[in-house]
Amino acid sequence: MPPPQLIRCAQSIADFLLERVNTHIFQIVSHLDADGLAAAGIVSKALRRLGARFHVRIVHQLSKRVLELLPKSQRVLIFTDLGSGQLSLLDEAFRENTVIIDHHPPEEAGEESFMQLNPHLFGLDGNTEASGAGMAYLVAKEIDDENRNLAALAVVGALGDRQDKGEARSLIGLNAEIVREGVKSGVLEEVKDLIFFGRETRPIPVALEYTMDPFIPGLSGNHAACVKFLVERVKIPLKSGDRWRTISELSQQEKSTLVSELVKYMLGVGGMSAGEAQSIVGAVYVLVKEQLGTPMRDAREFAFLLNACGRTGKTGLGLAICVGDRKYFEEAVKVAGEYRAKLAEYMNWLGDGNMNVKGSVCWFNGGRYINDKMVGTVTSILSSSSLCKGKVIVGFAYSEEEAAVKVSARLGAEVKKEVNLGELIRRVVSKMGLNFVAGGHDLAAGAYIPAGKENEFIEHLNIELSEIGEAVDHDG
Ligand SMILES: [Mn+2]
Repeated sequence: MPPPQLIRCAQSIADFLLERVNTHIFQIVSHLDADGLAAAGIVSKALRRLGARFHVRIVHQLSKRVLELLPKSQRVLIFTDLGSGQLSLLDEAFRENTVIIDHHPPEEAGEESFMQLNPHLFGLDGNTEASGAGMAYLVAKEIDDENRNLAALAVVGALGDRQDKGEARSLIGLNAEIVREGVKSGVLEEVKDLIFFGRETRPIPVALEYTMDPFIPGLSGNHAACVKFLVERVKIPLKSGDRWRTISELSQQEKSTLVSELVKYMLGVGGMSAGEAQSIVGAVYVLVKEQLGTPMRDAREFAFLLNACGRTGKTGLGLAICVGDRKYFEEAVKVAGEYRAKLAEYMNWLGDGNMNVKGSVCWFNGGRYINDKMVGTVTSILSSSSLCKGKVIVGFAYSEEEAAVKVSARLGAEVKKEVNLGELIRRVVSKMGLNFVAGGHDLAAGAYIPAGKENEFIEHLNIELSEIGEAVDHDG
């Protein structure tokens, strides 16, 4: 059970919103990833149910420029999946009639002056136990008990943020509690199976090709390679008569052959860590109210779809899917397909000798080739690769919008916990004498630096890491 104070905080935010339904216009501001879109979707659905007037703005990050564009009067601002880390940016003008629903580590400055629902303030770990969408769900549930069916979207958000850190990729903590509520409300089912996108409906080679979490180098996004792998190595019948078989139709024996061949591949050609290879079997979260054969049926695939929409600038589309506008469904599927192909292309490019390992850092410079909004997805994928084991992973990509280089950093597998990546990156940026935005949490962080400073950044990062000493593995 979540701490009672957390529930009380969600209640007071719900009451605050309810009191203003007839007098104010609500402005939701949320992050563009799957969790941010799911969180905005949850709040939108709760507000729509109340007949409230509201607008949604989806942003890459909360910046001064974003804040300047927000309405100043007769409005209630609702920040979801962001805000807690930018309290000092939200000056006096934004304190009144503002609600923050987030799970990133809160800035201490002015903590008391904001209405803020954040797991970190109640002794929970916002990295692994609770997502932005989960926090939004707690508020929605207090607004109206009917909103319990939004538990499914909360789970999509948590998986989008890769919070499936429990045994066999299960959700833990508050997220697990939300899964139980979703099962009870009849919107979710949890099963243990191969984590393939479309296990119930897609032809097996397509299910393998579409699987992006985990991303399997050489197979994800490559249909011909998937067919070849299944025919030559797994050797199970892919068709029954004229009809393609699905993962859920395989016998236990066939499934275990598939798993063992796949694990061998992932450890060998795929270059993945053992933990990640094993994670091909685990907890699958099914949105049972969604139509069979659609990407919204599987919570991980739903999250991938939302990420694809968000990171290719189709935020309105992602939001529409969240709130249930299925007429945009075809378009969203197309966006996800293009995104999948792009990711596969980037991973191939990295495999073609564009990855560098120097000291304790595994890095690449995507320049203008890698889309700056996707560089974080690429570094996340690399965090499961054995090449980057024990290293800090850094990706660079040039952002036209910011006229600067976007830096995305992740911790590789088996790096000791003493490294707080957010702090580390902030320190590097300040040692370089830059006055650029940098932030993030323990495991993921980002920054912007001027073009041409990439190598210097890696050097400074290595120096900082060597001072942390034993925390990072130094060989290689
Ligand atoms: Mn989030």
